[in-house]
Amino acid sequence: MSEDELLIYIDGEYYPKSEAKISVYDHGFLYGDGVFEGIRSYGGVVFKLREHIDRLYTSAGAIMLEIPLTKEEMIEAVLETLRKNRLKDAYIRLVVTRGIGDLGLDPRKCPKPSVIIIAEPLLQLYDRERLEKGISMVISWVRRDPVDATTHEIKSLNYLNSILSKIEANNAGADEALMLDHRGFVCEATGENIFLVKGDTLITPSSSSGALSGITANVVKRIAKEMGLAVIEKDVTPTDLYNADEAFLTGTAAEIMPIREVNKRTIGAGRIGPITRKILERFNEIVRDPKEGVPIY
Ligand code: PXG
Repeated sequence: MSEDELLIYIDGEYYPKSEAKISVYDHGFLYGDGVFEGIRSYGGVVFKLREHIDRLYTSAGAIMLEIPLTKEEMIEAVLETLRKNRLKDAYIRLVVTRGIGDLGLDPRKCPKPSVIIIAEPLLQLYDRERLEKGISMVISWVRRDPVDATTHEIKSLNYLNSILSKIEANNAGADEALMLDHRGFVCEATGENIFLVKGDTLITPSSSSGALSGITANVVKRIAKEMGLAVIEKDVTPTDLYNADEAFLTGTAAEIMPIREVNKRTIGAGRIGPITRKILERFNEIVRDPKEGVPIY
């Protein structure tokens, strides 16, 4: 173990990164049976930590996974992991797996779920050029799993649906993949929600398309209302998207990312639009506001 190794939380203990391991019999590994959250802290404040914890417990409830900590204990475990690593600006991955079982998939064979917290320093990768130019997307042939299947409304460890789409984006030389729902309506990207700007209205697909109810997306809806924009959730077709004035993605990792083109159709002016820019500026203020999160120290 080297002195500067990160410390990883596993079931109440801290292990250096090189020694942080879980069993090959863990059903999170064998079957993708578990739930997770991706969280960020900005300047010593964990942005929307309570909302992420609520969503983690909602996802766990849907798959009947009983998390062995109360929400308050979980919040404290996240904060303590950040303190142990002396982190202020970090990306946090919180994972709860079904735990160790046998080689059958029956979750009743897994008596003890495991809780894992990884926190890594986040360099301010403020890629200005990418933000100005926006990203390219392709529509993937892989549909978002429907709400009566492994829907992304549940943030489970099953991300093969998104990974298949990411592979299509990589193969096409595009920055990201756009996923449609089983009906052919626009749903979301592989790990981001999507918004369209049309006149003075912000449009986003509803969660009945199987899109995750994004925490960043909820902040963006609030900002848009503050700005006097109408916010509507409705079915969006690829044609609606091609003809939007502006479009952007939202997510904890991506923050707010303008879209330049989809399947070679240029969106709006083919660069960040004025409304996206305003939303982004306000978002950058909100994430650094201590009232919007939980302080680490
Ligand atoms: N949709 C899906 C399917 C997601 O997994 C979002 C939308 C955005 O949600 P938030 O609450 O973050 O605004 C997510 C986010 C990553 C990463 O590190 C992010 C996610 C999943 C996997 C990786 O880029 N989740």
